[in-house]
Amino acid sequence: MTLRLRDIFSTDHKVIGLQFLFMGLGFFALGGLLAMAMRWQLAWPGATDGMPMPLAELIFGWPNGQMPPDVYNATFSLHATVMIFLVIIPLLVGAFGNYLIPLKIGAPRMAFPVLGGLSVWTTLLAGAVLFTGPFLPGGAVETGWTGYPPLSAIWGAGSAPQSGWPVIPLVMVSTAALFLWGFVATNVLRSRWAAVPFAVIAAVVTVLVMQGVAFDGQACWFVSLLLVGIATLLGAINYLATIVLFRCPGMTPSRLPLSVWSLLFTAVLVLLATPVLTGALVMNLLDHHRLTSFFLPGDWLAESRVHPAVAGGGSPLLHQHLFWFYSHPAVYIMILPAFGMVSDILSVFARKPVFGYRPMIYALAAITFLGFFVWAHHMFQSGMNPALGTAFALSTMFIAVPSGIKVFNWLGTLWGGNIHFTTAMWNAVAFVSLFVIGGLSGLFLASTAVNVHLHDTYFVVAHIHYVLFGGSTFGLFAAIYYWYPKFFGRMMNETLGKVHFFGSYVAFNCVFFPMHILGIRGVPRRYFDISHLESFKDLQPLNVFITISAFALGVAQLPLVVNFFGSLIWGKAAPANPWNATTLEWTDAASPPIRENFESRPSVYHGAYEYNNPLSGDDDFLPQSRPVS
Ligand code: HEM
Ligand SMILES: [Cu+2]
Repeated sequence: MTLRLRDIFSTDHKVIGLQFLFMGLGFFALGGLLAMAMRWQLAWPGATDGMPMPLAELIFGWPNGQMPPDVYNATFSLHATVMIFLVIIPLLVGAFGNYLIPLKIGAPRMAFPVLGGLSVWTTLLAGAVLFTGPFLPGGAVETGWTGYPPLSAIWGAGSAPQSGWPVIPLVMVSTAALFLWGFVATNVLRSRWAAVPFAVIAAVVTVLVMQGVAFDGQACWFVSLLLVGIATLLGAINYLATIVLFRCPGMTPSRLPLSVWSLLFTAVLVLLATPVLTGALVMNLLDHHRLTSFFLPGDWLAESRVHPAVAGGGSPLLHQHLFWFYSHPAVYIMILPAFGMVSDILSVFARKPVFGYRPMIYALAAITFLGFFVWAHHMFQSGMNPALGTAFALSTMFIAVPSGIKVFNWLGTLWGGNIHFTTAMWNAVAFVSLFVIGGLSGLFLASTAVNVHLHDTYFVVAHIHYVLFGGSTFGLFAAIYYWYPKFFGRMMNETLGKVHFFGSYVAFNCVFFPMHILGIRGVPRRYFDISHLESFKDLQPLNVFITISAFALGVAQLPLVVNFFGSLIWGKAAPANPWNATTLEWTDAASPPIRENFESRPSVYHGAYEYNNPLSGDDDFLPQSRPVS
């Protein structure tokens, strides 16, 4: 088998989906290692009374193997940025959105095939730029995934514009830029001979521009997020156009699988929210370059650290409003696709129609709409008007209603079902259980009075991990186990799958449940060492327990790695429809599907969840594409 450039720079939505999948899983491993480094520091801070991090002194030159505070800041900032922007969004939206939409709606391709490739290669470039930061003199970004100014506007020690990049980031970014422009050259330029010089020149220009703009870790972070924003926008336009225009005959809106509905609403969220983030990032980047002062107040204590000529007159609070106007909808961008895919999976393995199909769609719509009116629940402690706080507390509690409807309907789907506990199903059920815990802790946080105590503590860390790891990530696991046979034409190993699932489920709860306790005790998030504080001393054993569990959680991912790659070689050949599912990707496409997906254009006669329908004869499922006379 020879791999040609045309295969790498493919515009086939399936190839693009898998490129997103491999990229996202790679970043998942990287983000996980960062988390473990953080946890080591929290369990065994001060190396004299604790355990030095193995090899840290040798590799990084940290005295006594102890992580310096600024490195800790960079580690949690990179961890969260990677997990949110380079793992969950690219995997849920990029990988599964690209792969599944055409197959599920009976289309041979996406509406704009080139946009899909552009978004995957732009995401890779974003990753390369983000990881340029740690190699620059000022060090990596240290302002968390929220990048609040004024902190994000000032320069770290050693930062200075136009200082150029060392070799490693130069290689990383130019390689990624070559991929991006190589894709453009292959698919947009008509002329063959011009392709290579075009790609090379464009990549060089890209690197030069990036060097000028991204002169330190913080600036790299801005540029990286801008690129991710562009990539997700390109994807969203593509999904919307495809779902609206490319459905096969008979695929009416009321027959669309919930996974497709959820991606549609996700695309709406992306389209309406991301431009606001882009605006905020550009303003913040200009402030960081000392060209403007959008977010820098005049009476600010650290004024001496910014250029006196530009500082003043800006509002840090404005940034918080803009940031959360994007980032609250963004948390739904990170969960809605999982909502949809889990709905599909629960129905297949309970051999029952989804309970309340239409209410499920209305709930998605309500979450999408209300999601734009709750952003200031992140700002209760920011000094904004308390009356505003009450309004946002109410809207936040409202949004729990459609979320509750979804949970109720998932349980209704399982109720009385003939449940098949495959690995995919275990992960889907885990998703529901963990999402409930995350939603409930959200309600505590949404109460303005309780929030005074809990804001910026480990309780928030527990909340976000129950929704994003327990929710999005277990949803992602479910989706991987479920669609793997379609992707690669091989079955995964169920035993290894269950080892991975149970190991992850137990370890996950051991890591994140105790964080509720830390939070209620008042332990602040983003501190590199709390062990020396008198009031928290008794909590140190809990921190050690969490860290050991976190390493167990990391180890628990190894069966997934072995299963994922091993099954490519040793997995049993997958039939077209191993799960007896009703939707088109299983009933009308081979495993893996052919280039244009279907031998002939499918027609659809039924909804997506006809399990145990009397019309299906001997089978217990009625494919969407099977006419019934
Ligand atoms: C019932 C639904 C939910 C409610 C009522 C809720 C409420 C809240 C509140 C009030 C906060 C702010 C806490 C603080 O900083 O003081 C918060 C933080 C957060 N929530 Fe939720 N939430 C819900 C669901 C979700 C979901 C589904 C996700 C993601 C998939 C999510 C992700 C986050 C994240 C990432 C943060 C922390 C942001 C930061 O870093 O400061 N939440 N939530
Ligand atoms: Cu929020």
